[in-house]
Amino acid sequence: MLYAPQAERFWHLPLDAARHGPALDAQLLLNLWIALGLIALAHLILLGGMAFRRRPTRTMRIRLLETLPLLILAILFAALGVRSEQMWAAQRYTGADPAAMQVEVTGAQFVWTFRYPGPDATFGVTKPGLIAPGEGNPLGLDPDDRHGADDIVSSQLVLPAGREVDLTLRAQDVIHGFAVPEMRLKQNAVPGETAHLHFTPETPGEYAILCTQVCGTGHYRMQAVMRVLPAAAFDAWLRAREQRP
Ligand SMILES: [Cu+2]
Repeated sequence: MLYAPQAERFWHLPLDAARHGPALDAQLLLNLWIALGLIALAHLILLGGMAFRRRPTRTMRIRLLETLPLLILAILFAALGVRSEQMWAAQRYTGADPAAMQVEVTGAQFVWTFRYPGPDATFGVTKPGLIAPGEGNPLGLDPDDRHGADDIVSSQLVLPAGREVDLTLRAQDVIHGFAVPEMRLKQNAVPGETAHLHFTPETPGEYAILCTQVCGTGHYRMQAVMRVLPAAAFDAWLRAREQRP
């Protein structure tokens, strides 16, 4: 069996903590098994050819013997490639459920900052000129925009288990790579662009958020924590943050 239900870690892969993870792992292992089979087969053919060498005669049969496996291989690789692209695009381009929780993720040298829209469900306007981490405004929230007044800015990405989350990725300075191995997520955050990534965290716990682009001298310490909480604990966390002045 290629894939077993993942109560435990499987094949040295990190824990699967997101809903889409097991299908991705199964696809990865299917690729590896096929590659292993093909390597073994290629070596057998090579050894066979060395053992039974004959004068080359290119008959129709031999031509077919050469072409047919190549054709089968091409179709196999194309099918695997298309399936993998589909699985990646499902997290990236299909669009999240309208009821998904919105969180903005901003990468800057060398911190991740997370923002929730607050009770009005609308993110406030940010302006690059207002960015002042030393003054408690790392995202450049515009104080004149009423939507921004209730926005919650956090250094941790706290999420409820079992609910779909729609992340909006941004970068302030250079390209950063948002990656959470246990959630099977990896997406670049590019200055001047927004990238969406949606997924459903399933298993409560703490997971490391890494930066996978060498973004400067402090790249090695660009880490944050994703905390996945049971729904009730998450609601309590959110309420406490909303009540903060
Ligand atoms: Cu970075």
